[in-house]
Formats: sequence, C-alpha cells, structure tokens
Amino acid sequence: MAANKLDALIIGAGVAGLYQLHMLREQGLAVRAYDTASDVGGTWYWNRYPGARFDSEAYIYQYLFDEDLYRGWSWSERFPAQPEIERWLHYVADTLDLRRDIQFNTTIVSAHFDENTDRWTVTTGDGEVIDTQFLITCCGMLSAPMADLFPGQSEFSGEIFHTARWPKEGAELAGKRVGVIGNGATGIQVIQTIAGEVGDLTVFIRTPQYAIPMSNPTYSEQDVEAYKARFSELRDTLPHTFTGFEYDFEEEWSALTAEQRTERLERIYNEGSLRLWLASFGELFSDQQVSDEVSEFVREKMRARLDDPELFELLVPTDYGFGTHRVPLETNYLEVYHRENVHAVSVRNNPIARIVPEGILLEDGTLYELDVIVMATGFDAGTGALTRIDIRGRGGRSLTEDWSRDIRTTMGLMVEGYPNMLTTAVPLAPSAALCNMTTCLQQQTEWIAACIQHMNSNGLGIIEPTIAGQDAWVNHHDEIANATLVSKTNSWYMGSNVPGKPRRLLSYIGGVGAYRDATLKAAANGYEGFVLR
Ligand code: NA7
Repeated sequence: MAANKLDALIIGAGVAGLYQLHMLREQGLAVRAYDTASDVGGTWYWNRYPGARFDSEAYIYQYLFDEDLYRGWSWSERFPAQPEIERWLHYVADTLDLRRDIQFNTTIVSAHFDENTDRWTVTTGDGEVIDTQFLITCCGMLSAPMADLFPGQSEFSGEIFHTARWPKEGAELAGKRVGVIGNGATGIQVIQTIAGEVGDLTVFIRTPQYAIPMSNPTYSEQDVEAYKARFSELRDTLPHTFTGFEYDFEEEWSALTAEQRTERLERIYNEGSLRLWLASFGELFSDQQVSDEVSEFVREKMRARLDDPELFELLVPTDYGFGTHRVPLETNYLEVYHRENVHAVSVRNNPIARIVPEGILLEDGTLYELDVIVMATGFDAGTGALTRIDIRGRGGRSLTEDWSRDIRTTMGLMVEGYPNMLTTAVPLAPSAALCNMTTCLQQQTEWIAACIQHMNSNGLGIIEPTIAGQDAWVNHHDEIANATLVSKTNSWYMGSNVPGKPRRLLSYIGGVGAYRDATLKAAANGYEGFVLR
C-alpha cells in the first residue's frame, strides 16, 4: 500500500501511540504514526523543564504486555526524572523497531471523514495528504499547552518558556530574575529545582496546593530484581484497581476509630507516594467530613514545615478538599520559600494584568521586573489536542464546535458522528487525572486493536457509536462524577482552567477496573452502544 494510503493512521508517538503502532503492525495493517516532535516520547519528549519527573512509581509506569520488554529496562530510582524516562521510551521504540513507521516533525492539521468512501482524508502541516480507513488519536490528555494567556506576552524583553515547550538545549537561568506563574504539579517541580540556581525567584500563586513529600530511594541491583520479579503480579493486578496503581483503598473510614484513622494516615503519608490520595479512603472523594479531616491532616503536615505564619496563608489551601484535584509529590517544595531569594506573591485577589517589556504587571499596578518568565500554566486537557486539529465527521460536523458546546464521548473510545475515529486519552475515560497513565492507555489501545481485528476478521468496514449508546455512557459518567467532591472543585479536571470550556469532569471516576470491565463487556456483547457494518 502506498505511504499515502493507510489502513490506520495514528496521531502521536508517545506512550499510547507507540503501543498502538506495535499492535496494529503485528496484525499486518498498513499503519503509520505521525508526530510534531522530532522523536518518540509524547509528554516525555515535550516536558523537559527542570525537575520534570514521575509521580507514578517507575516500575508501574510500564508496558505490561511483554515480560522481556519489561525486564530489559532497569530504573535507577523509584520516581525517575524526564531524561531517564525519555531514554526508556527510546529503548521501547528501538526494541520494537517502531521508528521506521513513524513520521516525525509532522503535524496533522486536518482530518475529514468522506461519507462517499467511508475513509478519512488527513492533511499534514506540509500539505501531504493521507487517505486512511481508521484515524486513531493518541495525542495525550495533557499536550495542548495554555501558553498564550496574558496580554503583552510578545512585548516581554526577556525570555518566556511554557514548561511543556522547554528548549531542548536547556534555558540559562543561573543568576537571573525568574518569575514562575503556576504552582500545579509542574510548577512545584520547577520551583523546587531552580530555586538554588536562579538569582531571584518570584512565584505567582493563585491557588495554593496540597503537597506530599516524595520518598525517592535510588535502586540497587537487588531492588531492580525484586520489582522485576513482580511482573506477573503487577500485570494481573494494575488493570483492576481503582486508579491503575498497584495499591487500592484501605478499610472504610467509618469502620475505624479516630486513633486507627490517624495511624493509617500517618503510615500512608510516610510512604511518600500518591497512595494517600489515590488509595487511602474512598470516602475522601465523596464524604465532606472525611475530606475535611484528611485535608486538615495534610494541612497540619504542611504548616509544620513552614516557619512563617504568613506563608501558611500563601501556601496552605483551605477552600477546597485534599485530592479534589491533582495532588503533587514534592521534595523540599515548601522549604524553598524560606530562602532569601524566593518570594511568593498571591495573585488571587490581585491578578496578573499583563506582561510588559520589564516583567509582570499586577492589576494594582505592582510591577515585578524579570529576565525570564516560566509559564507552568497547564493545558487544555483532554480536548485541546484534538480541537486544535480541524476534525470533521459526518455532514462536515466539526469536533471543535461539538466539544465547544458539550464534551461527549462513548467511553472515551469514540465520538458519535465520527466513524472509524478511535480515541485514547480523551474525556470520559480514566486518564491522567486519577489514573496511572500507562495502565489506562494500554487498556484503551488494546481495546482499539481488538476492535479493528474483530472488524477485519468479520469483513466489517465501519464502526461508530449510536446516539443512545453515547448518551448512556455520558449519563453514567455524570452520575458518578456529580456524586463526588471532585466535580465541585475548579481545576483542569473540570475544564475550568480554559475560558468558555463546557464544565464536565474530564476523567471517568468510576474506577479503572470498572471502566475496563464496562468496555470489555460492551465489546463482548457485540459492541453494544456501537454500530458496525
Ligand atoms: P495545572 O495543574 O493546570 O496548573 C496550572 C497552574 O497555573 C495553576 O497553579 C494555576 O492556578 C496557574 N495559572 C493558570 N492560569 C493562571 C493565571 N492566569 N494567573 C495565575 N496563575 C495561573 O498544570 P500543571 O502543568 O501543573 O499540571 C498538569 C498535569 O500534568 C498535572 O495535573 C499532572 O497530571 C501532570 P489555578 O490553580 O488555576 O488558580
């Protein structure tokens, strides 16, 4: 088949795209992946800012379909940094010989479904046109940066970097006056890493963050052998837990005495992982009283590390519950604010008005003069990667327009009106928020590969969701989401960081295992909720 005529075109060569390519190639399909980047890695290609590292344990942020692949790579520590993660994805691409079917430095700008041929016409930024039966999006949940946010950005006389577009050659920060906007998971990693290097660091904080100290031991050979020996166990358990991590909830909060609760919280807190958030007490996500008590436990821990009550006000959250949006792991993040060269500025009631040539100007006229501005301002999560492409389905329907009205998908695997477009890391599936990404992405890509195999074995050319099937999934998703405290907190989880974005919990919160069961059940029942012909 000519290179411009494919069975399947994959957008993205990150964790999902690599595995999707491998599986479809094994099926004998003419398949090719395209990526804007110059190499594989996705998130781990783009996010090369200082301090970028895992918050999932490395030995579970893994492909679990091939024991040799798993055993062939040895991690140096529990939560490795970006350079090591990028090297690991190079190892995966090399081992599976994937690069020969990936076109790098190529951005997909449009994809239009042709109702006469039942095929997609895909166009690249260089004007290349590709004709494909299946369009598979592996664009990542957090890949469309919120980079153009403030008036005057182009007038700044210094340098501005969004964390997800950090220059490959690095940025010169030593001795400079640096401003960081944003203190989410990304901002925290940047701030704690550069504080000792820059001349002066000003952090502009709109919403304080709960934070848990990371315990990050380096691994000995024995440690590596020990986790590798758990391959089968991890492969069998991870897909079935609530969040795709190796741990699951403790006992019920209500079944424990006050002393027992404190003992559990202390023990889990000291593990230095995301367990306190993702697998301590399920009631944390739904019961206000439990949320209040666990939040106060974490606040106490944070206050105990700060020597200035004024910093409590700036850094310790009080108006939303622990875990109702992303909880970052950190290393001396709070202590950084005790340094003479680090200043926290609240922009909650006095927001950033604009960027001026000299620096950042707040609404009350205060000017912070800077040499470098780091925008750790996050992403248009879940939808942004696809709405920045001109995707057209039946009748010329635009996905960008559809999702600007209402964000709907069928199990995060397809969108009604867009036949043969299969999606990963889009809304209404477990993804990024509340999920170990590799667990979720392997499940979604495996579902897609099995679906295509089923179609090809049965002489079927088209799959698309029914309206009723999609409505049922959206209603199920909303019912669970609306019963949680997560849906009452503002963050990218709810789309509230993007002006005008329809409000809906982007990630499915019924549990990774339950989601998996639902998608497999739909397939086993003749792809219930979908039409195939
Ligand atoms: P996040 O979690 O969306 O954080 C973005 C940060 O930027 C957050 O602190 C925002 O404050 C802040 N922000 C955004 N816009 C502004 C303006 N206009 N003024 C001041 N501050 C602003 O993105 P991350 O990259 O840290 O993390 C994304 C995910 O990547 C993370 O959850 C992990 O899963 C990996 P706000 O809280 O909105 O007040």
